[in-house]
Amino acid sequence: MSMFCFQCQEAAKGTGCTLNGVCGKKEELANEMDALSYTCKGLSFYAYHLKKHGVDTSEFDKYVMNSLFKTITNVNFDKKAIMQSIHEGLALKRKARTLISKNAIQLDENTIPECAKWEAFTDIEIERKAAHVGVLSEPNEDIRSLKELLLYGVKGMAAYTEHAYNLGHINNNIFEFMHKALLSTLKEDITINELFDLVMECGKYGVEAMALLDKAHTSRYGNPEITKVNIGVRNNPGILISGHDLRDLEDLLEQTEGTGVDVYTHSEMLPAHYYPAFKKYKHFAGNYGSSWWHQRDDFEKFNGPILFTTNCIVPPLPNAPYKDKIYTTGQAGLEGAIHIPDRTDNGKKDFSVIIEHAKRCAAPTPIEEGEIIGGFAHEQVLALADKVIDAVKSGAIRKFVVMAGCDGRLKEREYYSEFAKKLPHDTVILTAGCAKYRYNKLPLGDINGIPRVLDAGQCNDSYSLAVIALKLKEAFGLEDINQLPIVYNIAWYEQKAVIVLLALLYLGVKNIHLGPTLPAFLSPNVANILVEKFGIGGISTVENDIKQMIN
Ligand code: SF4
Ligand code: SF3
Repeated sequence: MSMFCFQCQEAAKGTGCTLNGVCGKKEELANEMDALSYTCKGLSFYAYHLKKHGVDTSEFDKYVMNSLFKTITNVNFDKKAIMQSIHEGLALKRKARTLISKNAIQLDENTIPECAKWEAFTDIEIERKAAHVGVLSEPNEDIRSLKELLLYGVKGMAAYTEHAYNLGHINNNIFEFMHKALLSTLKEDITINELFDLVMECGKYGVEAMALLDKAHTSRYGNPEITKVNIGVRNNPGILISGHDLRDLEDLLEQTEGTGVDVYTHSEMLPAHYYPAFKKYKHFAGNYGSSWWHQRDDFEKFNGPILFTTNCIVPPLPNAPYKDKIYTTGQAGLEGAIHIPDRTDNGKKDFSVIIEHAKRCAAPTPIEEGEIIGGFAHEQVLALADKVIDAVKSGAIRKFVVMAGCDGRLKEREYYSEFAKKLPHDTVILTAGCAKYRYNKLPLGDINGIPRVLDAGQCNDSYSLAVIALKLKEAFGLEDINQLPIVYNIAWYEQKAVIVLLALLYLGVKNIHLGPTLPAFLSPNVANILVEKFGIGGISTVENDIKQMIN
């Protein structure tokens, strides 16, 4: 076996990718990513002890956050960038070790893990070692399952923390937990119970990370408000921006203003239109295309350059006409694409190269017309609270169905469009993340003026859905969040969905349906624990599930 990865929902045969990743990740890159995670774990070992002794670890915190983000599914396909990150990590480890000695921190040599001792290797040495530090290096199936669940939760948390960080919002408790969780995955004698507690704690910090990001977004860009987003095109050339990073969008909108180049969003960037601060830009033209996996079709027709700020990247086919129009930035990377460097402190990223490129391109080819509506994050829904509560009390709304999460390529995901179509008309879908593209263009109507699909925003805005649920619990005077008329049918794909799930479990949400398949990284025993403790279940047929969830 040349590689092993089972971190996403599309893991080959539902068990794991062993030759090439279904995502496009090849053996060498997969192994390098394992080595990068391993390097992070080693650095976290030192960072955790330094933090406990009050030593400033901000440089190490940032490195671990950025590096883990790079290893999330579909974020980075650039082997050189990953190798460079490993070397940076090794250098930081040398620095951390020096700080340990300088501060006279006593560490028992026997407890120092092997990866903390990784200090200076050549590329070839790293490649050789990388093949032995991946998932399967943990022999016990259940311990492996929980260690990976924890690692994927921390990866998702790292992504949301990075977005907040880019907006100047930092929470040190989150970093401390990240280091603690990573070093715990190195312990050979850790028990199932200890790991399970850490997984729950991960959910707690997942809530904090999403709350931090929510604050970072809303304090800078205002609270999302009900917005109709155009899905047609204009006559100017355009730039298509994808991913989740609103700070990148801010810089791009500022720099494209008055240039004759329009800016369109793709996939998870759609919710940017809901923020008041971006509405002032007349050239912020609309949303083009659908969720991430449609990009090969959408990008070909877009005609202009595409900027990836985060996942999900689908590596283009060798003859793809848009191949030379791809730009990446932040933790995203793709071999052959131009990478826009990071901003300097308080500075802005320089997007001039992509803007000049756009000017030489034709305007986007129209693929659809009309508008989609969104912007139902916590403040907007709470502003409508009286109306919502009345509709529930009068029986006009029987149930809310949370259908947040990710979209993906699998045919089985048609289930989610069918589910949305067949839901009784007195139900309302609460959504966030790119899962929404399965039904956000369907004519599902409204209930007394409340649309039947309420889109809160990106996957991280699942936090908004939790805030709404907690406020409704209060308004209805209920003891338990599970007494609300809310059911959960969540679609997952990558590791951000893992942290969203852990956050919901931490908040006490029970009986979540998770699909289209349960994670390959859950061993039968760990899956059983989740079923017993939280009532987590998979999905079956649309008819059965509607019957079971809506009563
Ligand atoms: Fe396979 Fe998913 Fe891992 Fe890619 S990220 S190699 S598709 S399990
Ligand atoms: Fe989508 Fe990749 Fe997860 Fe942010 S863009 S939800 S899959």
